[in-house]
Amino acid sequence: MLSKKLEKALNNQIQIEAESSQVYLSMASWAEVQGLEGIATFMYDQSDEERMHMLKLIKFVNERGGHAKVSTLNAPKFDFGTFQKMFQELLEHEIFVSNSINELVHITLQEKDYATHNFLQWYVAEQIEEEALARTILDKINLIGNDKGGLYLFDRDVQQITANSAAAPPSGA
Ligand code: OFO
Repeated sequence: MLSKKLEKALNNQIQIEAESSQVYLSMASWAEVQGLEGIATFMYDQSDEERMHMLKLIKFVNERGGHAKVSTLNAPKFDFGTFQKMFQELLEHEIFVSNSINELVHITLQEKDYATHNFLQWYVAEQIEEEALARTILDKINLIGNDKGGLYLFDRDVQQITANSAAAPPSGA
């Protein structure tokens, strides 16, 4: 059975995952309108992943005798300026999510809830992967600078990342 404190913290994380999904959905829409097909595909995929993170939490909370809450969400930005800035925001957002997961893990230890502690390790690992991916993408962006041909290749490359992750077996979903 979840403690009230942990239930509240997990419900907060449910909202964060849902908002992450909305942020990436808005990024996907922005990229699509700019004609950046590969980037848009990548962001749609990220958005779906965040929804999956949210659902996994909802099911866990309910399974452990809590009641998962579906909350009103803050609207994401509509305009992201440049794709470089957008990917920088993606990294910053993932760092924010990692901090929030760390805080949750900390609470499980305070509450001596080792089942939830164990469950959250999947998120800890997922955050390491997502931050690393965002950093790899930013390195590529820095390499191409303002080169138009480079941007074309980058857009194709990013789409490839999505195709590869879709082909990979689900990571414990
Ligand atoms: Fe990458 O945010 Fe979910 O966990």
